[in-house]
Parts: sequence; C-alpha cells; structure tokens
Amino acid sequence: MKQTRREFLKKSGLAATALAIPFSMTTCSAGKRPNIIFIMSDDHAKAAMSCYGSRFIKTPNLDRIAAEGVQFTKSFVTNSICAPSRAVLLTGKYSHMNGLRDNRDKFDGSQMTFTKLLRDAGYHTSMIGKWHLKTDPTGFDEWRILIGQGEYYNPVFDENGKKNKYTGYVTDLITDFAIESLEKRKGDKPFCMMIHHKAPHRNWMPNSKYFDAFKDTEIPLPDNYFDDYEGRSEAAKSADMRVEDMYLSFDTKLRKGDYDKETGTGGSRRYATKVADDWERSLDRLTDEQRAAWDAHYNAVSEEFRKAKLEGQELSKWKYQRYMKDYLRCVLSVDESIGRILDYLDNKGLTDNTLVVYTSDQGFFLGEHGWYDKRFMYEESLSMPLVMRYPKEIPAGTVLDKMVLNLDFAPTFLDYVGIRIPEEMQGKSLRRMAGGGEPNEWRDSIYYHYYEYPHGWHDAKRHYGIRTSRYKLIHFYHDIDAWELYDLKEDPHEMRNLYDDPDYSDIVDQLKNELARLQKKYRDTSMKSEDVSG
Ligand code: SGN
Ligand code: CA
Repeated sequence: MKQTRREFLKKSGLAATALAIPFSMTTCSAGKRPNIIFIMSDDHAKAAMSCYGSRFIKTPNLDRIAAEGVQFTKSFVTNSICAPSRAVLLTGKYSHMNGLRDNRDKFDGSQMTFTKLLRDAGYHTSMIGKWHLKTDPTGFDEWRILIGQGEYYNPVFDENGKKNKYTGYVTDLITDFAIESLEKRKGDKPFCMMIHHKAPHRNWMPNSKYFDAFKDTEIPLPDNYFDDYEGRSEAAKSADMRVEDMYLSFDTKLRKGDYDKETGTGGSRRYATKVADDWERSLDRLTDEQRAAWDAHYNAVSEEFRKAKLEGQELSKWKYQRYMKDYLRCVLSVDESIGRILDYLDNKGLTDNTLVVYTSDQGFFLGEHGWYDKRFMYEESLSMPLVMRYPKEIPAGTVLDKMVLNLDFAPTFLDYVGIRIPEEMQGKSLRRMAGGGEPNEWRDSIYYHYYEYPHGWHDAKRHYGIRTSRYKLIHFYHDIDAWELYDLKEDPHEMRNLYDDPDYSDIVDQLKNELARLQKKYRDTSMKSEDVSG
C-alpha cells in the first residue's frame, strides 16, 4: 500500500520529532527496540541487482527490501576488499584506525564493536556465515562461521569453536542456520543477527538447481570490456584481474583434457602452476549426487568449448560469458535466501519491528575495463548495493542519493537501538535520512584508502583518494606516484584521466585541499608508512 511521505511521517509520529529531538531519543527508546538482521554477501555488484537497473538479472526478493524500504544509490566502501570492509563494519572506524588494512591482517577482537555495545544493552547477537577476520569472533552470543573463504559445497563451519562439516550448498546452509537460530529464540529479547554469505565470491560455483538459468542468454559485454587503459596511470595496466586472463580450469571450470594449455594468470602467478590440479582435486569434496549433476552440466560446457576452438578476443568473450553466467547463478541463490528470510519474518509477525539491511562487502567488476575482482577506487568496485527495510520508520519506496559509507553501519545500528554513538566511531547514522528526515549535516566528499600491494592477489597498486558528487581524485603510491582525475558526470565509466588537463587544474587544487582535510579529520597518515603488516 503506497502512502505519501507526509502521511507516513504523521502516522509514525516522526513529523513532530524529526526537527527538534535527537533521532535516537524518538520512537525506539520509548517503545520496543528493533531487531536487526544485517545480510551481507561477498562481492555482489550493484549491476547484478534488478532494483539498481541490472541488465542481467532479476532479483525480486532483494528488490522487495528496496520497495518496502529505502534504496541508497551511492553507497561506498572505504577500502574495497573483504576483511578490511568487515572490520570497518564492526568498528565504524577506517582501516588505519581499526588496524586491519588488508586481507593478511588479523582483527583485534578486543576493540570496541557495535555488536558488543548491543550485547551489553541486552541484545542477543549472532554471526552466521563468512567471517574472514582470522581471530575468533567477539561480541556474539552465538557464531557459526565459515573457515577463511569457506567452500561452496559441503562447507565446514566453526560453531562457537567447534568445527563441523555439512552436506549441502553454502548459501542454503547459511540460510537454514539463520532460520534455525531465529526459531530457537527465547522470550522477547531483541536480536541482532549478521548473515554473511560467501556467494558470489570467486570461483562462482552455483547450486545445481540454477545450472540452467541464463543457459540460452547472451550476457551483454560492457562497452569498455576491451579497455586499453590509455591515458591512465600504470596501475590500471599492471593490475592482474582481466577476465581474459582467467584460468580455463578454476574460473571457467573446464577439466584437464578439455584444452591443450591452461591460459591465464587469473590473479596470482604463483598459483598458475598448480591451479588445474588443485581444481580437479577440489571437486572431490562433492557428493556422488552433486558430482553427477555437476558433470552433466559442465561436460556439456566442455564439449561446446572443444568444438568452438576459440582464440584471442573470441576466447576472451567466451570467458566473459562463462564468468557472468556462474556469477549470476550464485546471485540467484542469494536472492532466494533473502526471500526465505523475509517470508520467515512475515510468518512470525516479526516484519514490523525488524530492521533488515542488505549490502555487499564491496562492489565488483563485471567485465568493466575488462576486469573481475575489486580493490580499485573506480565506481564498480567502490559502490555497493544498500537497501534497508524497517516498516515502522522507513517510508516504503524511499530512494536516497546522499553519499554513504560502510563506516556508517555501526553508528546507524546504535542509533536505531538508542545507544549513544561513541566518539571514536568515524561514520554517521543513516537513521534520520532513512526515516524521511533531512540529516543535520551530511558529507559532500568521501575518503578511500586501499593497501593490499605488493603482496596478495591481483596487483592493484596502493592508492587513496576522494570522491565528491561529481569528481574523483586518486593518488597511486608505493612504487609509483601517479594521480588520476575523473569527471563522473561527463565520464561515468572513468575512461578519461583529466589530471594533466590544464582546464581542470583549479578542480585538482580544490580536491587536493579537500583530500588533505579528510586525511586530517580521519587521522590517516598510513600512506607515509611501510608498516602494513607482513
Ligand atoms: C581470493 C581470490 C581472489 C580475491 C581474494 C580476496 N582468489 O584470494 O580473486 O581477490 O580472495 O577476496 S580465489 O582463488 O579464492 O578465487 S575477498 O573478497 O576475500 O577480499
Ligand atoms: Ca569480498
């Protein structure tokens, strides 16, 4: 049922309070505190979600959250890689402040997190799915986490310190465990549950029930798929994340006899020598039944590949189709999972008093610039889907284009519960704007810093930068000293680096000043040190 914003504000009592009283003192501290279900997938690009206008896929259940709540069109990550993103989510602090800058770092679980504060305030807190922070979770009553990246099929879960292997598909199991935990709830203690999917992380192994999806569909190639990186810094050229460099085995899922020679570097040259053998071996973990379904599907793919005898650009385009179809099939399972959770809430009468949030740990390239993976401050990797539903307070069908960050999650959840946001948190609560109010003051620039180089995967050089609603300025450093400037209005796909264009020198100066201001504000001097952990 559609209602106008004014009607909604009136009904929810927000119209009177929105201006005068701090938001955290309004509805919830007086009434029942909301439950929170925070769902995060791994590497889900906005371009693969239909409410963001996907050209590829329909995600009706994810779209339902947006339709019944708010959709953020400019939601960004502060450091586009998994573990750092998760540490920012928990602490509300930038990587240089929470100590976790790249995937090798261990999370210091003794520090303050929003779940600890919720737990202290009487919430039941749980964490289910991908954790990836190397140390055991703290601040949770219950945790059931994948080991490291986890496995798509028959994964092992670490359950409050005890390891158990389950038969089944990871996205379904995580959903089963979430529902099982909700079923076990006692009394009416409010809860905060974090459901973190592994999917659609590389190497995109779909559930067999979706093997036939997109079968006869040609996935459109992005216009800049064959990008030659002309005019940009060395960083784009030297990154090792091109779809055309994917492995025929691990990524496109061919078997050893299907090709004469493995192609690709696919992210780690060290790995290239053994990738085909590792991939063959990894299939051994499938049950006979799973393996039969797997082989039936991928043997047909192999046959098609052998017949086609592809090379050069044709081979690259074929890899793109293979990549995208498996990626999208993994997203279908995520969408199905969301549907199950939303249905559960409906059936148990929990919908009204539960804040449901869906996002990803960062964005992902779906062939733009010829790439997969993330890391760069370019739009596809910087942006994440973000939709939230809380019927008591968020007007259905709200769309917001203010620039928000994963830094804002922790303060937002505390605000909804009515807990004072600690000074040390560097983000801002989204509650007021999600509820239809004007935020007192909002940022008009965001700060970004990525560190995982030269170690790790994909060779994306270290960089930091600033994005405003119109421009983006990036500085690549470490073994390079190069700047890039983009006009996002004229050049949304970031193909023309304007840094050396004299017409933009004033803009560059302004952005550099603003960048310095943000680095000071957030107390980031980490670009000067070589001390990223080893
Ligand atoms: C793995 C992947 C990389 C990916 C990193 C980080 N290789 O190493 O492609 O960039 O994870 O991803 S794979 O062999 O597992 O496919 S992250 O989401 O955990 O940051
Ligand atoms: Ca990720």
